Amino acid sequence: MEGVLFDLDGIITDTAKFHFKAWKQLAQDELNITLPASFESQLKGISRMESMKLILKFANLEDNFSEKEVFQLANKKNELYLREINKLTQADILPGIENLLDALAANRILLSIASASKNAPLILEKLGLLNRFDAIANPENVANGKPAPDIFIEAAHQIGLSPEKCVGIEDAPAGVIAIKKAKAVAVGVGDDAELNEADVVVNKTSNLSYLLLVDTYDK
Ligand code: B16
Ligand code: MG
Repeated sequence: MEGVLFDLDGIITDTAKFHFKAWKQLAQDELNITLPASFESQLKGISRMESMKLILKFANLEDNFSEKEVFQLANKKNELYLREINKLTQADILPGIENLLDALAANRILLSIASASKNAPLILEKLGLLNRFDAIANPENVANGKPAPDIFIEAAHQIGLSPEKCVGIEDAPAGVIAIKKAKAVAVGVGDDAELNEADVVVNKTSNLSYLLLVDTYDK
């Protein structure tokens, strides 16, 4: 193992609740619908525009808006989301993550972010983690979102490695599939059954460790 490719939302910090709060408010204000709670997990790892389209489809409104209008709606959601993100501090880093980053750095493992979020640099800055990563893959530079492998391939290339030399860490089923398609080793965080394509699954971030990653890679 020479590199680790980190998903951001759900692995480094829990922004899913802020995404959902913003989507819920947008759906209420602009579409006059109430989003069911199931959307919170359904939108994990899915890009902003794809999420917007899924919500319009749910509301049976997909033919009512032009591409430009869909983009404007998604922008409104992002403004609502940014209000929450701006309140993030170091205290919002998920348990065990700082220790894991320390152990990986001590073992000279290269670290890269493979997030669908265009807000990844801002979130890492708010958490005080920006300088702990060797690269952040830009989701605007990849053609296809998760479950396509593109963002993990890009994240590996950004640290000069092929994905085969890396372990990817994800909380979303679409993300685990993306890691496997990229031919990296997949560590899932969450529900065993939901993330069954991963090489190993732990139920919470505090159970992640350097040894677990190395052992899983070497298996
Ligand atoms: P943004 P990840 C994903 O992040 C989120 O899980 C997903 O809910 C969100 O829509 C997506 O980022 C795009 O985020 O609107 O900030 O660009 O899990 O891939 O780190
Ligand atoms: Mg995630």
